[in-house]
Amino acid sequence: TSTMAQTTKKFVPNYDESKIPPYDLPAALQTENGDRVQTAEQWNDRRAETLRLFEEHVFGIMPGQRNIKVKVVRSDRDYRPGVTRHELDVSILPLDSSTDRSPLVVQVLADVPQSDDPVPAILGLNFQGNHTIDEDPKTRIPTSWVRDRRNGTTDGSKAIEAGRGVASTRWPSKMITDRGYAMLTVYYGDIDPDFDDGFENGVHGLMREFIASLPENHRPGSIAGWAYGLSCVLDAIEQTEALNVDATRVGVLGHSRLGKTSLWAGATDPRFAMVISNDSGCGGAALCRRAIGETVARINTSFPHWFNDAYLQYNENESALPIDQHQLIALSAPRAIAVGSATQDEWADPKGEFLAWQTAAPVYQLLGMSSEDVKVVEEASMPNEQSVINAGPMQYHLREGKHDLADYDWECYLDLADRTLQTESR
Ligand code: GTR
Repeated sequence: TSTMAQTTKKFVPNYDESKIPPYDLPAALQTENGDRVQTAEQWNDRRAETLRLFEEHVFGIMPGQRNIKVKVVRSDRDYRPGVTRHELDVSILPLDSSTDRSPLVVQVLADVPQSDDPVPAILGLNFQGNHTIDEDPKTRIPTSWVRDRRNGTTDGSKAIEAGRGVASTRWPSKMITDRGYAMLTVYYGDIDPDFDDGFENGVHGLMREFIASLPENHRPGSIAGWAYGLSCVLDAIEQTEALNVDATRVGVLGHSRLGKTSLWAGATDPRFAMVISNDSGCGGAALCRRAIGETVARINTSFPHWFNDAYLQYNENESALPIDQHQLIALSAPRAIAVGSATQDEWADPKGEFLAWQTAAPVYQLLGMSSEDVKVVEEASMPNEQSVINAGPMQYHLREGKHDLADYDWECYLDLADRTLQTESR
C-alpha cells in the first residue's frame, strides 16, 4: 500500500443545507476596486475584469487568435425527409509558426432542416464520438483518444463500431430538426483529450509557445481547450455557406463537464446567441461557496487538468475566490441563458445552480431585461420537478431524474430558443 493511500483522507460530500458555511457572494456589479457598476458601458469594463478573473483563477487563458479550414466531407440530402446530414472536417491550424505539428482535425456532424433561409442551431460537444448519437452506419468513428469505459464501445483506447447509437437518448435529432433547428455535434476528445498530457495533444499542442509564455498558474486547462474548439466550430459555421446554418443564431449546449465548457464558451465568445448549461455543477453553474456535493477541493483532486493551477488555492477555501459562479452565468448576459438541473443530481447541487442563475439577474436587468422578468427571477424559489421558470432571456428548469441529458431538458432548451432565436423574436 502506498503512503498516498494512507494519508489521503476520504472525501465525504456534504448534502446537509444546515452545514453550509456562511458566505457572501462577490457582487457581480461591483468592480475589484469597489466601484458600483450602474451603466451598460461600465459593465463592459466589469465584464472584461470578470472574464479575466475567471481566466486567471479558474480556467486559464487561451489566445484570441484562431485559424481554421473547413472541408465538407459528406452531405446526405434527405438523410431523413427534409433533413440533410453533413459531416465536416474542421482543421485547426497551429498558432506557432515554428511548430512541426499538423493541423488538428475535428469532425462535425450536422443535421440541418432544409429551408430557403439559414436556420438557427444548437451546437454541443458529445462524450463518446459522433457515431454514438445514432445508428447511422456512415457516421465516422473518431480516431482520437477515447476513455475506456469498459462497456465494449472501445477496444481500450480507440472507439469501435459497437459504440454506434449508444448515446442516442441524449441527441434527439428528429425532435430538434422538427422544430426547425439544426443540431450540430462534435466529439470532445477530437478537440482535446480528457487527461493531463502536459499540453502535448489536442488544441493545447497547437499553441505550445503561447502556453509557455503564460505564468504557470494561468495556463489553460481542458475546459478552456474544449471551449476554444467550440469557437473554432462556430468559425466553421460562419464560413460554410453550404450548411445553411445562421451563425448569429447558434446556441451552445453542454452536459456536465461539457456544461461547464458551454458556459465558458458562452463567456469567452459572445457570438454564441444562447448558452445552455445542463447539470454542469461544480465549476459550472453551481455556486462554489455552498460546498455541497462536489467541492472545489474534490474536483481539483479528481480532475485537476480541467482548470488552471491557480484554482488549487481555493481547495477548502472557496470564500477566497474573487468570483463565484453566478458571475460565470452573468457573462452570457444579455443573451439567452438556460440552466437545467435534475432532482437526483445532488453531486452537482441543483439548488446551487438555481441560486447562481437567480443571482445573475441584476446583470441582465442592467442590460435591459424587463422589470417583469426581473421580478419573476427575483421572486422565484426553487421550482418543483418537471417545471420551468421563464423570464425573457433567463430560464431555469428542474427535471425529475438522474444526471443526464434527456428529452425534457431538450424541450425546455428549444422552448427558450423559440422565444429568443427565431427571427420574429429578435
Ligand atoms: C463527474 C464530475 C462532475 C461532472 C461529471 C461529468 O465525475 O465530478 O464535475 O463533470 O463527472 O462530466 O460527467
